[in-house]
Amino acid sequence: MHRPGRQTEHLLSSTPSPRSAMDHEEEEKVQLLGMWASPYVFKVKWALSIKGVEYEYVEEDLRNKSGQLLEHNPVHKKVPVLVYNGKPVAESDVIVEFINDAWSHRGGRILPEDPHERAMARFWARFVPDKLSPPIWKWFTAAREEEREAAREAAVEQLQVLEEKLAGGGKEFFGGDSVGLVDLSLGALAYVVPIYEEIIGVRLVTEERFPALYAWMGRFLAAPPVKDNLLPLEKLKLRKAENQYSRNWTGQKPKSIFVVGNTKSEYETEETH
Ligand SMILES: N[C@@H](CCC(=O)N[C@@H](CS)C(=O)NCC(=O)O)C(=O)O
Repeated sequence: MHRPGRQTEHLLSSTPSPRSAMDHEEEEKVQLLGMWASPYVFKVKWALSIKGVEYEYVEEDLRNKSGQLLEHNPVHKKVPVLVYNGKPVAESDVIVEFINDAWSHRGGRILPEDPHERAMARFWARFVPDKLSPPIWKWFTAAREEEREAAREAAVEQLQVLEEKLAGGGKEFFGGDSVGLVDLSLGALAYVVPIYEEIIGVRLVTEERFPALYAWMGRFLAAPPVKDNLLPLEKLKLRKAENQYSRNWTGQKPKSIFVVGNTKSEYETEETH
């Protein structure tokens, strides 16, 4: 329960949290500042669902950011931000780890306990924004055919790395028998790649070419924490189609390619119409 008069802590505050989330579960107030189509926000929603955490969702207008967002995430000014009893946590990967640790006593495990396995999960979670998302986004947004084909080949090379990793693990998910950190990181791509394929009219992840990944996509989207928290597909398709060459979520035109997994904030200053 939210305590009236409680001071909202600033993200840059160095005051350590006196107690962990689980110590006063009966008092907790959890808010998620998000934007309906953000893959980063969905990652956090899925993590909260794995832990069975109840929260209040606050939709942000990224063209007109709220005072709450600017106060809670003054460094990046981006969603998602999780606000736990007034204390903000920003950056989706950091939030997911916070959720895993703060509610460690309940729900599924998002990160393994073993230190080496934990490090490996973090490594492969980074693979998505660092290696895989850039060529996939380039494939979707390329203006020229040769560029698109080069991006497709680059994406296929990285998808092959994941295919071998998944097939070699012999488990249903990257996280083992249930959805874990790597699955969450890759999850939004599982949802948007088929939309990109439909808009471009070319398949990227087929059952024949990537059997393990293809089967994983189906399992991921049907997994309980995910299936009840999916993006509105038709609305997203429209948004992606109109977005393909032009705008990002802030309504600004990208100066250079903007990367799905790890946004490079290089936007032109003037609004596009
Ligand atoms: N690295 C951040 C990326 C978050 C991000 O790029 N969020 C976008 C929405 S998808 C945003 O808030 N953009 C607003 C802006 O760029 O000003 C994370 O993982 O949380």
